[in-house]
Amino acid sequence: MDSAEILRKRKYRHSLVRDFDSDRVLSAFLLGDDRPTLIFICQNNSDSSGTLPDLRDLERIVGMSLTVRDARKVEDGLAVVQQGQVQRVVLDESAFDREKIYLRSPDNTSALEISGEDFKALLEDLGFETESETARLRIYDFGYAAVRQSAQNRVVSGIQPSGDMTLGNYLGAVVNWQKQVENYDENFFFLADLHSLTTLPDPADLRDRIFKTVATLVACGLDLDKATLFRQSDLGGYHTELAWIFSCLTPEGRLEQMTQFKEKARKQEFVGSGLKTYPILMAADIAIYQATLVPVGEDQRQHLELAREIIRRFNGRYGYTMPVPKADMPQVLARVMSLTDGTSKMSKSNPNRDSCIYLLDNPDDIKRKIKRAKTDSNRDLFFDENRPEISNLLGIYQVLSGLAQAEVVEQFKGQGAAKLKAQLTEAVIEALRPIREQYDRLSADRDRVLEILSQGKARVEPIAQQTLAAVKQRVGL
Ligand code: AQP
Repeated sequence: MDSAEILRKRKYRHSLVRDFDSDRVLSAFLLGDDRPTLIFICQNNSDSSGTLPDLRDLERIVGMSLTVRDARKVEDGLAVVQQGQVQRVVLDESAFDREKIYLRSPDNTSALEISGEDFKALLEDLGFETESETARLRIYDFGYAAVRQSAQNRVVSGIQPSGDMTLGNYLGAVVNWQKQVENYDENFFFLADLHSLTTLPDPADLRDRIFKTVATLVACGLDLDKATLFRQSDLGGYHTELAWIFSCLTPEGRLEQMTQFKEKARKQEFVGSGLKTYPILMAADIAIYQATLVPVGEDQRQHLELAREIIRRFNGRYGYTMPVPKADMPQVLARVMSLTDGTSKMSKSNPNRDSCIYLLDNPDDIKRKIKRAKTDSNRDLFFDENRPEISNLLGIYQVLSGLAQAEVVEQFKGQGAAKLKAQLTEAVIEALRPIREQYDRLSADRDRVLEILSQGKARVEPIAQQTLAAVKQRVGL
């Protein structure tokens, strides 16, 4: 792919020019590659062209400057802070006000002309992270942007094999995963088996659950042509090494603040330090694959915020190395609550099996659990935070039926909880039927499940390898 193709594909207006003053215009090289790389040329940096071949080679990109020493000397909208190779570029926002910016061909004989406005959009589109240190200065770290395999969104999310998957996991996470698979090219989902050790499960149980969780995920209908499924411990070295590096950047006090830690620690007899450092491993799970988007349920919001903080801190200290990912939460019902207590979330590790609907529950179980679900005596049904149980059942019905909130309220006006429960039972049975049927087929084919995991590992390992190599180089290892 050459520069013109990159611009064409991304729908930026441009034209080819042969006559331009390469010494006077603000210009850059856009390297044609499957990893678009943009390199600025600055007037007083006439050697940059000589470094181009080297910039394609990650191993040779070294020595990031931590501070922008020349920020005050930004001339003509552009300065390159150089240490070894061309690395950090400081761009005054005024550069984008220019009518034209030129992307030169490496031999300097022609250029692609693009507007300043489109150019700004292109930088973001290509995934070059920006930081604003002052209102006017933008900083681009181009060297490491080159390690990104793709300028597309990369979706990464995980699930622990800590119990049978629940309707909460399904509506809070998996349904969103399926949506992302339709929208994005790169979707990595993993089985967070290292995380599940925080509750010290019985080894034989854990082995069983790992298999069962993968088979359930596939049975949910994840399109494996578009999604990659793998197991965290198959790439454990990358995840844990990065987690260690991240842990050195994470203030201890932040971990203490995590609600999930406090809740789980209260319930566990033995609290290992892994339970506390869990969010650091989660940050590494995400960053090691250069994720840009993380679909999770509401219960993971706080952890994801911490992951973003850690990644930001790493990038800030050592130079841009990985994107700061965004959370993607369901718009409706981001937190499915327990059937027996509307104030705590439906959780697969809850020993009270009546508190959850499991994805593999049979119709009789579903009927019984919903019938017994806690409600109140008010026959008027409406969403109300003071009525968490009713709101939860209405919410589940809303998501499964695809109706708007007002339509659901209208449907059950004055009908009482029994009517809602009957309709909800039907909706849940219907939603879960195909999953259960597909699971039964898959569970007989153990080899297929193992094959899915080994293909997943092969797909993601080069990315983990590359990120870890970059991280180690950055921190001085
Ligand atoms: N009740 C829930 N409502 C909405 N989303 C939920 N998720 C979990 N429970 C709910 C989402 O499911 C994904 C996978 O979760 P996890 O396995 O990583 O761990 P978790 O969040 O701690 O889920 P559980 O089921 O409660 O597991 P245990 O009992 O082991 O702690 C996540 O995206 C989560 O948001």
